Amino acid sequence: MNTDDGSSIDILLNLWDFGGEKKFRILFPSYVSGASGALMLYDITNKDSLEDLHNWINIIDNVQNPPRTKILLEHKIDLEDQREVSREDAMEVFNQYNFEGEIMSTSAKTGENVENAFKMLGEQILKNSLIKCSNCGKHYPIELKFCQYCGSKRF
Ligand SMILES: Nc1nc2c(ncn2[C@@H]2O[C@H](COP(=O)(O)OP(=O)(O)OP(=O)(O)O)[C@@H](O)[C@H]2O)c(=O)[nH]1
Ligand SMILES: [Mg+2]
Repeated sequence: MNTDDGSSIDILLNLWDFGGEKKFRILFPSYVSGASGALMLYDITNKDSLEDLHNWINIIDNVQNPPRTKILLEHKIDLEDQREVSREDAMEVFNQYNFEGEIMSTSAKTGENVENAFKMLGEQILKNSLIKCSNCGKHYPIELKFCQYCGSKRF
């Protein structure tokens, strides 16, 4: 990832994929609490999947230590001919909640933008959840009062 000051750092993303099945939903808040980011997507061929996002976002935004970064993807873009969800409808959801960046169009089938989506997630997490230590220059979680690498106090 490129940082604001032009240097480059590695970010290791620890990804937890959550199953959308109803029977698992009780577990969702404990999965999402403390996470740095949430990668959320809807299926462009399924209008309900966009509507469902309201519920998911409400849970995410109301847990303790909610993710500081939310990314929205329009998924299954290889099925453009079966599109049910307009870009405008998605923009409404995007604007209603504080999503970062842009709505990226992805396909697991063709691989389109899959890497870019994770890159955007990493870049936004870097921006929103990590700060650069003024002493050692390393990046550490914004919640900490002291750098986890050199112990220097945050100013
Ligand atoms: N054409 C197409 N099909 C896709 C794409 N991504 C997923 N699918 C298909 O959509 C179906 C659902 O995909 P899953 O990955 O199981 O969806 P999910 O949201 O993770 O489902 P849960 O884990 O049960 O919540 C499967 O049949 C996939 O093959 C895509 O980009 N294009
Ligand atoms: Mg799944």
